[in-house]
Amino acid sequence: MTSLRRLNTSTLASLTAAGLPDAVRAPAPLDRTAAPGIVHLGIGAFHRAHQAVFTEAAAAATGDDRWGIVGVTQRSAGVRGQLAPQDGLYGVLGLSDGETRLDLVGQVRDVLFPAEQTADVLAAIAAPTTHVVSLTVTEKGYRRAAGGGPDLADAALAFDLEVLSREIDGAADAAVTSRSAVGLLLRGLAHRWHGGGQPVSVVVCDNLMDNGPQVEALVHAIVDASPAAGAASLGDWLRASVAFPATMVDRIVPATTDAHRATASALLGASDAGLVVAEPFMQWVIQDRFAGPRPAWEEAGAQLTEDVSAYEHTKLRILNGTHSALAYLGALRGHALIADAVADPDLHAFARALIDEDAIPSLGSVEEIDLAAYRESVLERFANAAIGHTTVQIAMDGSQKLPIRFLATAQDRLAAGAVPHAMARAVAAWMLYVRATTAGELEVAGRRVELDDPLAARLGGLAVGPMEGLADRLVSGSGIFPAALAGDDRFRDAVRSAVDDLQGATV
Ligand code: CS2
Repeated sequence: MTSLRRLNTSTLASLTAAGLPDAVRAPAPLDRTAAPGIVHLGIGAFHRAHQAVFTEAAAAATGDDRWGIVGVTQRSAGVRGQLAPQDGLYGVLGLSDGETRLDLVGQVRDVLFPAEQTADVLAAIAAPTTHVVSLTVTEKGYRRAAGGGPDLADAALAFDLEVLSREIDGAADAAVTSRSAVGLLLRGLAHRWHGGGQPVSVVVCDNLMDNGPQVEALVHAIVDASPAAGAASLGDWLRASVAFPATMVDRIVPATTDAHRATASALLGASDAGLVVAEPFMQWVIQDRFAGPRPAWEEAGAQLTEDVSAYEHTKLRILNGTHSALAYLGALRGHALIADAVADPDLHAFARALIDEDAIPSLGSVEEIDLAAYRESVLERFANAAIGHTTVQIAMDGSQKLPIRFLATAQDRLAAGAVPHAMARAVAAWMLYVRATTAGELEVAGRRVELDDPLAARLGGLAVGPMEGLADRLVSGSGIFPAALAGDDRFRDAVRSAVDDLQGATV
């Protein structure tokens, strides 16, 4: 148990008075008593290392203290337990091979755990002083079917649709907890609609293609599926008063370890249960389409633009696609870190081939970005061993990530008449990863790896059995391959031969 004092407003004041090390940046001396203007669903490490940092820097630059954050957790009260005793304060430990920084963030005003505080979450989303509702709930938080619409067969979403319908008709019990992030979002919006319907902007910060408009369409499809008498009116209000700007978010944020906490405590002179870790690089490109006020994020370096798509597609296909490919290939080779995988000559060469032969050609002409320079910056970022980003962390939720990171690229290459051999190899690596983890045969850094995926049962059932036919069983039965791809013999042949090649090699 550490003997250090815990970070909070009082200890920060005394540490600041005693003089903080140059590597530590205290939060801006703002009033921080104004009503919070942001509700964020999914206050995990990525939000705390990305949007909250931009919001802190914007507040520091402008002195505008309307943009406190009410964070909403998902599955556990863990983050509430970390931040509440710290008056919402936490640090972001920035690590690269040459530099260590600790930036303290003071924007979080409250953290709510829906399973115990649904009424408070709904009130926060409905509050007139709330102008932004943002989300980082990961790809699976949206409960989408393969085609992108709502998966109404999903038990959590089906439950939430019933709760939403009662909310729309003013008969919901606030003690009943929504079971999906998108269900909680919609319920909060319905609550806001009932409470006067002030305009609000929903800022999706997840790695989805065309994320804002995609979630807007998802939200409307769910409302349209509601039998509630007021559903059509809610839909009209959403169209008139709620903006869903697209965004591209980028910062590599590994899981926090005890070693990270020790480094931060030694720097700060206090313990920080809410510490998050990140690379120095961060980027946020936001479609300038808001229904009301927003923080001056551009004062913190965010880019506001009419069209985010080039930035989104480039990032999701080059960075995230290569990230996932290196995660599966690296884990199959026993590499614990992405930095180890990208240092592996065979995998480094493969990463370049994936980017140059499939990802970049699939993007078409991109005026805004120097794609060769982007490739080099991504590979350099991946080589940052100091953050300790593990292959297994990135390998999780493959069923939700593959359609965006591999399959869309493969489809575009096939449509252009090319066979995406590199992407097919990445898909094959995922298949072998599913098979090895399901069978309990994969060890990385001395630890057996389990398949961490919302579809683990289905995928595992398809992956075990004879190696012969593995590719066809997963392409046909997983539900994640679009019909156009599943029906394309060029793709299937490429994946089959990649599986044969990989299972023979150690790659
Ligand atoms: C990673 C992303 O875990 C993963 O799937 O590929 O979290 C990645 O680190 C971020 O998108 C980088 O911006």
